Amino acid sequence: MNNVLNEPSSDPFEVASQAAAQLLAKAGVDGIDVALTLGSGWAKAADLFGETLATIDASEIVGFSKPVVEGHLPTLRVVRLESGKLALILGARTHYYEGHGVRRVVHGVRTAAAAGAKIMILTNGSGGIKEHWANGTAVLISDHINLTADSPIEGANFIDLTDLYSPRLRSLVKQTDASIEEGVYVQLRGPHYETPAEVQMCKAIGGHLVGMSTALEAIAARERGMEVLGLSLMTNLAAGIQKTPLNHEEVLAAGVAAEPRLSALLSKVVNQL
Ligand code: 8IG
Repeated sequence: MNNVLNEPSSDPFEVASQAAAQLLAKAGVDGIDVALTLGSGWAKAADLFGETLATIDASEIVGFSKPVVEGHLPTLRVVRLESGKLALILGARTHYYEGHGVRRVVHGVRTAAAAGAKIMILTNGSGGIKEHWANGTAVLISDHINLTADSPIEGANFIDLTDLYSPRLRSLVKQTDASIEEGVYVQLRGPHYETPAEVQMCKAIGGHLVGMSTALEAIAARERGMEVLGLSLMTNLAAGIQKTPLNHEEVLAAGVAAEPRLSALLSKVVNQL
């Protein structure tokens, strides 16, 4: 919890504006148009988007300090898309299960909004509940169910979440890949995977994918008025749907195998924004 965001007097939006000012100064740009968080299986996409203008060590920016995953140096990257628009790539997702608080989880999204981004693209890796989906299937997130029992919204601010995952951006993705699957993403706290009974519960309440990110970030993006696009890579069938135990190495391998295909899709989408 030793982060400025969690000090009692801290205003998370003030910290996000400071972070945005630091980031824009370091990158030498006036503002950005779109931001992306690239989750498991999606990271290579950034190399196809356009020209990288700046790669900034996230620990130099307020609120992002002190990375938690060892051997992994999170960066914030500013890219000029082929379309001419500027994209911020947040390579520093903090997961809710890390226990640093929800402010830290959504700080990247709030920083992107403060830097001018009007579109937030959230990508992730997930477990699938539809048994006919194959590992490596890309799924457009149509809606979410937030089972973290937490919210990034503080105080009595009753944010509308109808059409949280932008119909306009979803149809843009479908124009790019007419065969893409669509589904409801269920965010659980993790970091353990679900029990088979929990997966059946997620299915019964209307879920198609289970994962440990995205929903809280999407809510924070909507609070700032951003248009949200969510894309998930189903790397494995969820526990009990898949008959064998879940194995983190297999999950990572499915991500690596799907990477070229996902990168091409995402790159086409961002350049049409
Ligand atoms: I990748 O099966 C990936 N992330 N909760 N369950 C949850 N998160 C995941 C899973 C999964 N696969």
